Amino acid sequence: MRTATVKRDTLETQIEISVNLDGEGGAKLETGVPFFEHMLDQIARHGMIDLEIKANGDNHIDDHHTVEDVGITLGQAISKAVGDKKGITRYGHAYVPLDEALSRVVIDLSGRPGLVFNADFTREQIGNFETELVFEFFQGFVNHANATVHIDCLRGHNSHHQAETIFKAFGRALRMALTADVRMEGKMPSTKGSL
Ligand SMILES: [Mn+2]
Repeated sequence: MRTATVKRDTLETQIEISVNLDGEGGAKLETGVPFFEHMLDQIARHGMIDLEIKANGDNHIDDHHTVEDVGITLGQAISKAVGDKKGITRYGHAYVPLDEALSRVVIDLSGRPGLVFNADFTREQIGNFETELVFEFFQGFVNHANATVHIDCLRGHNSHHQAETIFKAFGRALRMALTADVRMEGKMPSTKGSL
């Protein structure tokens, strides 16, 4: 089983994340940021990852540190759980629609951090969740998962739908990248020999 637990404590946030990459898509989430939990739930379900997140953050200031640091810690946990990457698909991609909204996410578990993010949210806030934090989450994730992620929200006018298609597509793309490629068994999915 590809599992990992990571604890990350700073003066701004205290976070503990456990992942099982070969899970059933269940999530136990305590972040104090309800809309963010709705999004993290999509990663678990569509990524078929069991995900447990406990985050205590300085939400009395705003949700910025909590969202960014959950991205960082989730990146660390997935990087730890995936191990040496032998036999995995490595690349993953998905298009996900939700009514009028459509997003595409393409992932390479490359060993190098990189984020290309194109999403023009139609509102600055979804409830009291600031849409600019979606970028902060994925920036934190790629930096610590050492992954290349291209995110494009291609269309949509409801910002809840826009965000949800991004997180669902991310979960689906991540699942594909993490899935074993039977013909690649025991082999590195790179001519470089390591990732
Ligand atoms: Mn929703």
